[in-house]
Amino acid sequence: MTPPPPPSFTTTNLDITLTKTQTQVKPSHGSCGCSTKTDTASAISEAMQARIDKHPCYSEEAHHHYARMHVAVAPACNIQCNYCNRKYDCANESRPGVVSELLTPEEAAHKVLVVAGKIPQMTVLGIAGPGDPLANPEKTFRTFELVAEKAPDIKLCLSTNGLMLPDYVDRIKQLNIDHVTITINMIDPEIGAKIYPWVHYRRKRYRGLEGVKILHERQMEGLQALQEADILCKVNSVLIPGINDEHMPEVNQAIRARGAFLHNIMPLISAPEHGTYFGLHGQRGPTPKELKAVQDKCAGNMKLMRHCRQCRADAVGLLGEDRSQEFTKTKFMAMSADYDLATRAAVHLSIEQTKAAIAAKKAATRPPAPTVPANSPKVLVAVSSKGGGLVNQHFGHAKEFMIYEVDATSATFVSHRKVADYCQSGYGEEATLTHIINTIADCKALLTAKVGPCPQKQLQAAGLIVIEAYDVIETVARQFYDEHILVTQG
Ligand code: CLF
Ligand code: SF4
Repeated sequence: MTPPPPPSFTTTNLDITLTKTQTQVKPSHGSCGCSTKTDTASAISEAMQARIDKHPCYSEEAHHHYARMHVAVAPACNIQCNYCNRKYDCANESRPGVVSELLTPEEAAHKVLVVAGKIPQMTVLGIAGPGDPLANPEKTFRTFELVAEKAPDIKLCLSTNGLMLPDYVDRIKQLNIDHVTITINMIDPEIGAKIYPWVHYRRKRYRGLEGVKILHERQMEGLQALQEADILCKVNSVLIPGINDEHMPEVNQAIRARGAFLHNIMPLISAPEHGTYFGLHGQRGPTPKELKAVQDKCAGNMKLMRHCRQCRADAVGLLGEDRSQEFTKTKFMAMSADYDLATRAAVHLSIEQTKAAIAAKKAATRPPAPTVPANSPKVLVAVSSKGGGLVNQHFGHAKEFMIYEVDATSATFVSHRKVADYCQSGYGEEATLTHIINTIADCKALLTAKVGPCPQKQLQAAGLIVIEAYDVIETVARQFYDEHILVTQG
C-alpha cells in the first residue's frame, strides 16, 4: 500500500530559516527566549510527558501537530445544565448550537479506522456526547473496546459530567482509557443551584440543592478515584460571569488537591438562538479579558489548558480545524478502513523529527541572560498559523488568531480568538476587516506569513506593528519584542 502523505509540516519540507521577516536580526543579541514556561509551578516528569506527548488537548505543544476525533455515540444525559439545550450536543465539551449525527458503536469504530488511515496524525479518540458518555455506558465502552482491538496506537479519551463516574473507574482502567475529563463548575452547591436545575440519579430526579449536592459529591469522589487509579484527569469549568467567576480559584484549589492534571477554564457561550436557559435569560459569557484574568488567577496553582476550541461531539482534525464534513455518515460508510499501524508510526516519527527541529531552533537562538532587563513589560501579539507551531498562514486565510504574551524572557501562548475569514474568494470584506482589527486591537503586533498592502495599512493605522515571517512562532515573537519593545524601553 502506498503510504499517505505525511502532514504538511515535516522536517523534510519545513523551512525553519527566517525568510521573510521585515525586522532586522541583531547579530549579537540573538532573538529567542522561547518559553518553556507553563502554568504549573512543578515540572512534568518524563514518564508523564510520554503519556501526554501525542494528546492535542493535554499537551499544548502536541496540538500543533496531532489531531483528535470524536464519535457521537452517547445521546442520553442525566443532568440539566442551564447552558445546554437538549436539541444540541453536550455543551460541556462542545461548541453550543451544533448537532452531530448519532452513530452505533460499530459505525463509530469503522469511522475511527477510516479517519486513522486518512489522517495518520490523528492519535486520540474522544467520546464527549452528544449527551453524557457515562449516561450511555454500554454504547461508550463498546465503542472503546472495538477501537482498542483494531487500532492499538490510538489513545482513548472520555469526557463526563461526573455523576456516574465513581461507578465506572474500574472499567475505565480496565479498558486502558488513560484520559478522562470531568466538567466541574462549582464546589459550592449554592452556586451550583444557579447552574443545574435538576439531576437524575439512580432512577430518581432531584431538584435544586438536593440534586446539586449529589452531583458535587459524585464529582469529587470520581476525581479522587481517578487519581487513585492513576488515570490522567482534566477538569473543564465553564466560566459564567456573576455566577462562578469569583468562585473559580476555589474550584481550582479543590481539583488540584484531588490530583487533577490540567484545568481547562472555558468561556460560557450563550446565544438566545440556542434556546438555553442562560441564553434566553440574558446571561452573558466572559470577555477574552475576563477569561484571561480568571485563568491567570488560577495559573499559579496548576497547569492550565488555554488552547481548547470547544469542539463538536463529532469533531475530526487538528484542534481548530473542522474536518467533520469530510466524514459524514454517508461518506465514511462508503470508505474503506485503511488503518495501517506501520504507516502511522512512520508519520508520527516524522512529526517527532519536526518537533525536535523546532526545539533545536528555539534553543539555538536563546538570548544571553545578561541582556534581559528585569522589568520588561508584557505585551500581546496575534499570530496567524495553520499549525506546526509556525507563523505560516496568510492573514487573509486566518479563521482564528493565536494570542501570545511576550516579555523579555518568554513568549507564552494565552488564547485563541476566532474571526471571520477576511479573504473570501480573493476579495477582502471591509466589515470583516474592521471586525478582525477590533478582535486583535489590544495586541501590539500581528505576526503573519503575508498580508496585502490594504489590510496592512489599516492594521498599522490601528496601532499594530505588522511582521511578515515564516518561522517558529516563539522565535518571531521574541525577535519582534527585542527589536520593537526592548529598544523603545531604552
Ligand atoms: Fe476530545 Fe476532550 Fe478528549 Fe480532547 S476535546 S474528549 S480531551 S480528545 Fe479538547 Fe475539544 Fe477542548 Fe475538549 S479542544 S473541547 S478539551
Ligand atoms: Fe447538556 Fe452535557 Fe450538561 Fe448533559 S452534561 S445537560 S448534555 S451540557
